[in-house]
Order: sequence, then C-alpha cells, then structure tokens
Amino acid sequence: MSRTIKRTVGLLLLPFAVAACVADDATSTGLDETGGSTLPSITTAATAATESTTDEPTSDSSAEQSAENDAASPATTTGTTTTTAPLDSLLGLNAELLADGFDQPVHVAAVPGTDHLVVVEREGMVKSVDLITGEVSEQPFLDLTDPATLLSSSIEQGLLGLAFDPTFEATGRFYAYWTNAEGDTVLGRFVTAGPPSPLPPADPTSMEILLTIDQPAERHNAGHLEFGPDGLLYVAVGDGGSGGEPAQDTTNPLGTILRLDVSATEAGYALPDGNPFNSEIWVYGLRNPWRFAIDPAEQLVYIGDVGQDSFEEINVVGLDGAGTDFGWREMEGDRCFRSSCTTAGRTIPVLQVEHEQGCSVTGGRVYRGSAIPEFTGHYFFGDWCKSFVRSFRLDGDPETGSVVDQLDHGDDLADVGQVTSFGTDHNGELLTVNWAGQLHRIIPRR
Ligand SMILES: [Ca+2]
Repeated sequence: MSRTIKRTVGLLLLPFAVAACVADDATSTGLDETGGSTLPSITTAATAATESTTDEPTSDSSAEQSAENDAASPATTTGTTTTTAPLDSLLGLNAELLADGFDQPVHVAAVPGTDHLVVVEREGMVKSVDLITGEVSEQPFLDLTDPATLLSSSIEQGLLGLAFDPTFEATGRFYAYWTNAEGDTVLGRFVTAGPPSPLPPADPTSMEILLTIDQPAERHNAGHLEFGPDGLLYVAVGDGGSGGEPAQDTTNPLGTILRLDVSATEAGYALPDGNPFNSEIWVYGLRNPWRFAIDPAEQLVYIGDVGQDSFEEINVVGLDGAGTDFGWREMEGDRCFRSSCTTAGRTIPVLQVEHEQGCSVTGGRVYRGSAIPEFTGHYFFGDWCKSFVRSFRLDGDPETGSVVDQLDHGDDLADVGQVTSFGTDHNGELLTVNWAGQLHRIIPRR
C-alpha cells in the first residue's frame, strides 16, 4: 500500500521551533505542584574528577569514574584471577573532525557495504564522505533541492531523515523523509543507480512516494527513520506544531512513531502484525521526536522528544512496546501539562532535562563500538541550543530500572557544538553533525 493521510487541522497555536530556553512555569497549564524532578543531578567531568579522589587509584577523568561505577566495564578483579583489558586508562573523550563545510547537516549514516558515510543537509542535498580519503564527493548521493519536490523554508522543514534498507547491499534501496512543496511530510524510497559499492548516486527516476502526511504547521516535523532488528522501518512524526492535539489521537499519525513493513519487492508497504491501531502507528503521545535510536542489543528504543515549557525528554521503550502513550500533550515529562490529566497508563521519560539546562534535545545513540568499551551500553545525547553532550546508562528495564552514570562531557566534547544528529560509523563508533556544518567522530583519549 501507499497512501496520503489528510486531516482537518486546528489553528496555529504553538508554533515553537524548540521549547523556550528558560523555563516559565506560568505559561504551562498547571504543573503538578507535588511533582518535583526526581532525577539525579548530572555529574560534570570536573565534578567526577573531584569525587574520584576519594577512592583509591586517583582518577583524573569523568569517564574513568564512570567506568569504575559500571559493573560491566572491562577491567575486573575477582579473587586471585585478574583480568585486565588491553587498553590504557581512559582519560576522557575527544571529538575528531572528519569533514567540514556541510550546509545545516541534520543526519549522518554509514553506507552499508562501502567505506562511505552520507551526510544529509536540511535543504535537500545528501553528500557522501569517503572514509579512506576523507573527501566529500563532488557529486551528491541524492539531490532533492528542486522546490517542486522539497520545501525547506522553515528551520524545521526540509530533508530530515534517511535510512538504508537492510537489503541495501543487494538492492540499493534506501528511504528518505522530507517536507514537500506544500509543507506536508513525505516518506519516499529510492534506488541507487548501480551496484551500491563503491557508491553510485541515487537514481533520480527511482523515487517512489510511500506515504504523505498532512502537516498543519511548519514546526515539529521530527523525521528520523531507522530499521529495527525486526526488519521493520520506524518513522518519527512530530505533532505538526499546531498545538499538539493530534498527539493523543490514535487515528492521527502526527505525534507518533510509525512502523511499516517495506520488505516486499513490489511497490508500497504493508502494515506489520502487532501495530496496535490497525494503522501505521506504533507508539504515540510525542511532541517532536526529532531523533530516536534502536539498540538491538537490549531491544530498546531511546526517543529524544523535544519539550515545550519545562523539560527535554529521553523516553525508552522496548521493541515490544507497541501502543505506548508517552503522554504529550496531556503530560510534559513526568507531570500534567494540562491543568488536570490522567497519568495512569502513560509512560514518563527515564530522564528529563529541566529548561535551565536544555532547550532542544538531540536524541543520540547507545554506544556499541569497540574503541571505548568503558561506555558500552551508555546512551549519548545532546542539546541543540545548549551545545552539550551527555551520557547515561539505563540500569534495568525502562519501567523499573534507573538512570545511572550520568555524565556531562563538557569541554571534552565542546568542539561538537550544536549537535543536530548523532550517528554511527561502520564499526559502531559515534558520529555527530552540527549546525556549523562539521562532522565529528567521538574517540577515546587515553
Ligand atoms: Ca512525554
């Protein structure tokens, strides 16, 4: 199937690109007075270093402190047997500049079966980066800049997401998410113009529109695409920026993550078994889930949901969590957003960042690379306007577990700047792109 979803839309009420950077509870419709934040405070690199002096081997690094706290860290001493990881002590992290000069990059991804990355520019160009030579290709991998195809006049519009099909190496298929000339959301499929390696560009005649979703306003378009280990395509759709009402309407794809089966070789897609509302919707109650990440190792999905008045949210749900309601716009974070609301049955974030500290979360990735085993299983995320990179580990399951090992990487990763998106290279190492046009890889400092 393929289809166009048109909706009657409300008035433009809350056209915020991002939530206000300063919390203003007065503008919220009634915060729960008893609901103070229950989250532990963030440990900065400097704080961690100070704290670590109370323990025996003196550590001068936040990362090392974190590793000491992590039962899964690789250096372990038990009884008479000592096992030591063949790595020097981790002193911290660094940002390695891989390429520069991109125009408002919003996504980076490894191209399967090649030595290339692709960097997605918001205004419609996808460029490839040769990791052997470091060169950015002259010829774009994909060019959607034709105004008849793509509208990018608002900061939250344009080409917003891209994902490679699990069969990409054989079929050259990939998917993109953009706002079309009318400002509506489009999910499209493309095929490369030849065998995927080394890396031919997309065949511009291959474009197949799978889904069009009416957008009531310019804002909150989300746009992340990712395949799960189940082979299904997950698609983040914001609430449309018209006040958020659609996010609680389970017949409306706005404010949701969709789940599609695109595996058929013929045109279109199918609804997978287990979608809860006999539609594309998988989970709902989201405001602007700009970036999410699927962690196959734990079968979890980490969703960075950009907040409204008070909090930036990291929500975590199992891949078996079809039908989960993340609360917006009845709730913001762990409390009512409306003057009264029902919290029962709604899932609150595992972590929320108050607006004194953050104002537009950039959902990140769970680290599964090999260069920094001290951070295996830790989730890294950022904030677009506060320019931080933080990490934590979820100890236990999303419902009953706790957030531990919170770190602010501070000066270590200051160079990554205003992160618009995190990605991973072919080895699972973390990548970032920023608003200034840079592509970095996060590397250990030993
Ligand atoms: Ca929420």
